[in-house]
Amino acid sequence: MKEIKVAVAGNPNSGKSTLINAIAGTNLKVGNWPGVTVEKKTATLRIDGLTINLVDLPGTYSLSPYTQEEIIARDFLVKEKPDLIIDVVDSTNLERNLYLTIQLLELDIPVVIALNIYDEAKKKGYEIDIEKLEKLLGVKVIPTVATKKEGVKELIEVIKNFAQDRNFIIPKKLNYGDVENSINSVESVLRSQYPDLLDKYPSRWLTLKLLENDEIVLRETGIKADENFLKEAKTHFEKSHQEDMESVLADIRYGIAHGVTKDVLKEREGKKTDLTEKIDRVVLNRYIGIPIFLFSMWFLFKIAFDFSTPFSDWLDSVISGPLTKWTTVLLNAAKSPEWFVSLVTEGVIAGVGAVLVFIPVIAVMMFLITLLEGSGYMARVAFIMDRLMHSIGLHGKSFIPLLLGFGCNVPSIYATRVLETERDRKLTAMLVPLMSCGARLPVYAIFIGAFFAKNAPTVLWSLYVLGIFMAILLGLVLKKTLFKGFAPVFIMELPPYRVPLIRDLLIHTWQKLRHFVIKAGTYIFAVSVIMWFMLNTPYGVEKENSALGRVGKAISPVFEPLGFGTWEASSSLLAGLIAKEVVVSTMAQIYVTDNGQEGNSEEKEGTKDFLEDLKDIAISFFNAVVDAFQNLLAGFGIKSLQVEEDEEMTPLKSKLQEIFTPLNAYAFLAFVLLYWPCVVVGISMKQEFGSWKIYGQAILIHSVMAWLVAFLIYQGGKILGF
Ligand SMILES: Nc1nc2c(ncn2[C@@H]2O[C@H](COP(=O)(O)OP(=O)(O)OP(=O)(O)O)[C@@H](O)[C@H]2O)c(=O)[nH]1
Ligand SMILES: [Mg+2]
Repeated sequence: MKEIKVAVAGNPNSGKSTLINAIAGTNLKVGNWPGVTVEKKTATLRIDGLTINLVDLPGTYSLSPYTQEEIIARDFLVKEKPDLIIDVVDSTNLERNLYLTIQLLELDIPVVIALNIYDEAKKKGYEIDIEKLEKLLGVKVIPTVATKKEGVKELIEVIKNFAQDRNFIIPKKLNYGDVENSINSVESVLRSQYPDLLDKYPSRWLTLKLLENDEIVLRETGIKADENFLKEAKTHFEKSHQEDMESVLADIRYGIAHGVTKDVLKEREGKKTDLTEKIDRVVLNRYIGIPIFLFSMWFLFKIAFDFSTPFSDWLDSVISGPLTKWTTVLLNAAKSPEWFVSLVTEGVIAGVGAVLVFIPVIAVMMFLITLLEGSGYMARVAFIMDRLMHSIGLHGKSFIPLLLGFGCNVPSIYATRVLETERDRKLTAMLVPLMSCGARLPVYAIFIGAFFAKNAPTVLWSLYVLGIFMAILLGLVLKKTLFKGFAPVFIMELPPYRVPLIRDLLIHTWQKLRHFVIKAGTYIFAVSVIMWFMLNTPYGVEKENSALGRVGKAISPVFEPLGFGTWEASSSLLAGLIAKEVVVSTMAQIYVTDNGQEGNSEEKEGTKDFLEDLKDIAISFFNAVVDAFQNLLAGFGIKSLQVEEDEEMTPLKSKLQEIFTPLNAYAFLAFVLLYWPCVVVGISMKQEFGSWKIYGQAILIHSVMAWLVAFLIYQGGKILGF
């Protein structure tokens, strides 16, 4: 069977991942902002006895060695020597995309251009002369609309033909004018003196990189920048152009890209302002841009809450009611020892259940965030935050990894790869854990349900905003201390607004959500078991005197000034160092099963039989669906909301109400938001930056900050009479 390795390269946001998904039916991540793919991923298509391995490279504007993605992309192209490159070109930005195409042609690898986003180009009135483009560059050009799978068949056909006959596309050398002489002389020196290098690297590419003083290539080859043959080839140009060779070559490439574009692109007259421009006039406005962003966030939380609450309540009633009851009945029937029944019901079901109950909130939230990512608004937020971000020595681009952190902080750490310098990346990574991730939602949701049910979206929103605010504040401090320096000015690219594909939306929502579900089934489960043992050693004592109780009591004085110096709160926070959901699962174990009141009331209902319970579950689910949609309509102001007078309180919530006040509950939430980044974040920081140092610093700084903020909230609130 034949096999062919195809690299898919192109500018950021040109639709590479979408195109591969269309070709191979994969689920690579797609989003409407530059920098979605940050590491290379492979997809495989088997067709007519041919195996096509497609490698999705991170998007790059150039193949210089400056950002992480550029390095990943070019390392692959140069070292792994793919048979063919599909260069995905955004037809609405022909010139800028061709700048990269020209560099790809330096690699001596056959290139096919997928002229993607062809639909939008046509809408804008662009006409591209495809035959001429093929002739000028010596490549195949196929117009495509990746989102609609248009042109995909033709593209596969080209790959198949190429696999049959490698001469189907012959790479063409573009002429770099008077630099060609220097290129030739350097190439011949390389050929005679460094023949091994030419086995490793494409010769023209190697020559050009040496002429450009490319740090990485110089280092890898051991050739010195001031070696005579290089110096000779460069001096002439650097003198006559008054620029270094790197700029001279960049100018040449830009010149070719510009020339080719002029030759093949016609813009029809009478272009009307499109929708994107109209929306941007409002949302990018320098005065109302940030308020609009804050309002959209608030609205997002409102929808998330309104829609998901009925489902959470339903899950809660199922888990704490029939599920616990029937498990107990079954275990008793099997003559399980008392401690085991307690482990299963009070440890596992209560612990894991407490987190599972909030899966609907997380799901809706992840869906809405994915929608935001897919629409193109995310890049706008980065843009409007640019000025504010500059004040902390970062540019708006850093705001994208931060926003991604609303889903989960871990991918955000990886997303810092879009930033140019190590300093920017580390500083941004340091701020990422301050973004409220999905794991914190269960904690927020349970407390908000108990204390702030009437203003739920606003209180939730305030926590997210607090996170952003603290990130900016911390950034200011770090810029003056640990991370001195300024961010380079960067031109932000704003993709047009797009309606995301439903398929992409659902897949990416699930990919975000899956993580939390798996976590609940694995280490929240494990931690719940451990916590149960700690709560029950020695067996039979009051919880307060258990191992966990005693540890909690020992550290509780630390939290005394913050208003929650109880052993229960302290030991939950301690357990939460592993993952923030664990705070809730531990509390559920500590509080709800306390003196078994709940068990009694359940037993009274215990006369109901299994079928009746199932019927109840089905009916209440149906009611939840109706409620959810009613809430949604009410949220959009289409239908007025009937305020539920006596909101039903779950046992855990009413227990919390006895122990916390709204004031120290809020201080507690702020503390949970800000303290100790979870272990998985730590591991990803280690992976990205090669040492535990950043995580160590983050633990220290964030925990101190969390303490101070909670202290200010609690003590300040007391003074203000809350
Ligand atoms: N209208 C239109 N939109 C497209 C087309 N191809 C992709 N898109 C959209 O363009 C956006 C970017 O797509 P991605 O596939 O994530 O782009 P990418 O090149 O992989 O981007 P990076 O990973 O950031 O380099 C998404 O919103 C896609 O839905 C197309 O042919 N037409
Ligand atoms: Mg991509």
